[in-house]
Amino acid sequence: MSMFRNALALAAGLAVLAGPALGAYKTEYKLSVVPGASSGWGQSAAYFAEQVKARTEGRVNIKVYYGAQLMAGKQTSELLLVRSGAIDFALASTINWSPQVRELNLTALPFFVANNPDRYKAMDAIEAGKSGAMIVKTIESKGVKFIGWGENGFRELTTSKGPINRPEDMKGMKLRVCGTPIFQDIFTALGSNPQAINWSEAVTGFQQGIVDGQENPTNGINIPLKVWTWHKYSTDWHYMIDPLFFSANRKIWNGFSEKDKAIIEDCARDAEKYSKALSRVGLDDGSALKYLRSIGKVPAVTDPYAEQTKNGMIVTRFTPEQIRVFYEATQSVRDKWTKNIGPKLVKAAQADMEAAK
Ligand code: X2X
Repeated sequence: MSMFRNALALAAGLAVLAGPALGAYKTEYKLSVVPGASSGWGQSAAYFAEQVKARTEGRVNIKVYYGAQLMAGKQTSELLLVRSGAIDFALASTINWSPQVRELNLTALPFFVANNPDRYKAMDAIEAGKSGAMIVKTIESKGVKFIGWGENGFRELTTSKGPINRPEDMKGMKLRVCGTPIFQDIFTALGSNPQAINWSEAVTGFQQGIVDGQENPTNGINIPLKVWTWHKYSTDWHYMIDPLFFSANRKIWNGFSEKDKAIIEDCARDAEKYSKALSRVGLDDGSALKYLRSIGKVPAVTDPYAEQTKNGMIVTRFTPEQIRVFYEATQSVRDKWTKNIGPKLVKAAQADMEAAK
């Protein structure tokens, strides 16, 4: 018994000695991303990790885990794992967290952002505006720390059949989507046949031809994936955008010194610029390429249309009139999902985009 008491006393003493260790740093922090290292998303995560390591002089050592490996492929479990502490950091997609955070469906409302004169300006206006602040607050209310934005990009449709010019052209097409409910509604409304498949299994699905197509951003995913291996057509309809964001487990975040928190937030601001530039290069007014040049990180592909065409793809670039037709064809989806997301947030986003015109 006394040995037991001694052991207790010893443990208590050690605990007192170890007091400051409450905020002791791990030797490695795990950061989760869903696609592979060559994706824009993967490169953005690597850039962030490098910057954090260098600027904290090695105190915060983040290792990036690609390919949804920390979630055994199940991309929609990421939030739960960041919340529980099984994952320390994530560069997450709004799409993968939206099953648990309904507000994150905002930028997945079909043609909601694309139906603006400058779609990138509209996206930036949401993030910088009142609606962006509302989204950040909601993410943080789920018990995780929001650190900063990134970007996967506007999602374009690639198919083995085509070209697609009108909603009728999609009739009956089997299209891979991720397991997030709004996608079922959008693709059903357009007359196609959506198939929910995790990204970790999607590429095998393309190889085996079990679907006729998929949708993902051109620079971020489709080009690094060499999507032309299976899909000859790209329909550039910009129907929704996939913003990414850096987040951390709340306890892990609270364990960092104020100085390191500020450094990590600074690194996220730079990673946002890099991530957006990778997503937008060759698709915007030239600002993305200028930025990439200024930091000495120009990627191999700076003209995505030329790259796709060189590889035998036929790219249909939608006119504003075509976008309008698809916008109207998906009105019922926006109506239903505006209710789910919350009309107040949707209105705030509309006002933010309007003010930026
Ligand atoms: O699953 C996808 O399509 C991907 C990789 O873009 C996401 O994680 C949303």
